[in-house]
Amino acid sequence: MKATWDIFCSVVDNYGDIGVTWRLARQLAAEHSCAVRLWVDDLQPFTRLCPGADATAAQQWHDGVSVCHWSKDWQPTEVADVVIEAFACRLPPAYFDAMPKRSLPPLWLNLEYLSAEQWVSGCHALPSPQPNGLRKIFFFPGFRPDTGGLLREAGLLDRRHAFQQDIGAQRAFLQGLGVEPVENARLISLFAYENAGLANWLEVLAQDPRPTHLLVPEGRILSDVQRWLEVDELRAGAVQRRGALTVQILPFVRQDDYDRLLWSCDFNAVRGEDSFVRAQWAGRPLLWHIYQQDDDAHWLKLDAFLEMYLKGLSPAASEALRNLWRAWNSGNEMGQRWSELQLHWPQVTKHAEHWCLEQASQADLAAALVLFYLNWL
Ligand code: TRH
Repeated sequence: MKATWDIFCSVVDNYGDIGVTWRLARQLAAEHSCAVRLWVDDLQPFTRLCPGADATAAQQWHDGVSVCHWSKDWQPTEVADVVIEAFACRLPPAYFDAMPKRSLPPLWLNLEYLSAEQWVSGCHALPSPQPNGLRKIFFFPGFRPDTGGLLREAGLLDRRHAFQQDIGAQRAFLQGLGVEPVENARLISLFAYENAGLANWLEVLAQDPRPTHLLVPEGRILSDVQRWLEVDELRAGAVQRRGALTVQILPFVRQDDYDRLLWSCDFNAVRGEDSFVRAQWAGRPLLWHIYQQDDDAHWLKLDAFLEMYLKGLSPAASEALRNLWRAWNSGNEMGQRWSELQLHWPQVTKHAEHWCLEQASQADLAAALVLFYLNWL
């Protein structure tokens, strides 16, 4: 009999909560034959990641996953073998009460946020007693072998390699998005939160001898792009030229197509958690706009990642990349930092692939979860 998994996702903001849980749910169903229900309290953002979805359905099937609306009016349901609360969301009280009453109480996991910080290794898989008598396990994704690893579907890197070697497939994919790459241009994708440092970066790209084709999926950074271009409105399909820079707005696409976009570009600016990981699997240099936390805890996370990621680069290349990332996350001017990074481009590009392969040598998060469950039984 298939093991049953319930994944609870409360959408706090943006696309990260649903992005991570939807990806995990799909992989558990497709690769580990799990019967997965994904409970989501707000289905609206899900319809952007999965265009066939219905934002109002109580239950719907997509890619072998039963996607259920987690409504305030909770109806009793059978407790699954494995219960995952994503990012410390609170389970429905009735479900919480029902868990210890099950003949075999479930494995209960809290899936944590991703961080490269050292302490994660010590906290990964630790149990904590809960008021309903059960123990909840804190499961941490991560970059180190003693964490839960990163989400990575089977065969992902093979598919990516094949795509990156197939110029025709890349052209067809980009054409499908309405993109005709400017000749000899470097292709950059830009997915980020609002950022005061953008204008100066665009300025430098516009004045560069080498053309740049900047692909911007619809989203929060658009207001800054619009301001710099001095246009009233930007929608998917819009193309604007300023000097050597072509700016093109793209529609928000399904997750698998977003992967292909990252694989097609020479450089990817990403944000949050899931797009950040996907850009690493693209094997191309990246720029991370980390999700800002009130207490500035994001700087510790950013520096912890850089400390791991920059290993193996020359001191000069390492400094150039660190400076670029820090400038972006401070909202500082980017132009100078970008120009400095160009001096190390071949090295930084090679390094991105190396990092990707190194990370891919570790078990992926879905496999780690399944193994944890089997050992727990
Ligand atoms: O959207 P994000 O900023 O999400 C989050 C949330 O803010 C969350 O609360 C916070 O804790 C977390 O970041 C760190 O960034 P993220 O995680 O990259 O999620 C974006 C998702 O959208 C990801 O799954 C990729 C997907 N995506 C597409 O599917 N198509 C697209 O065109 C684009 C641009 C993204």
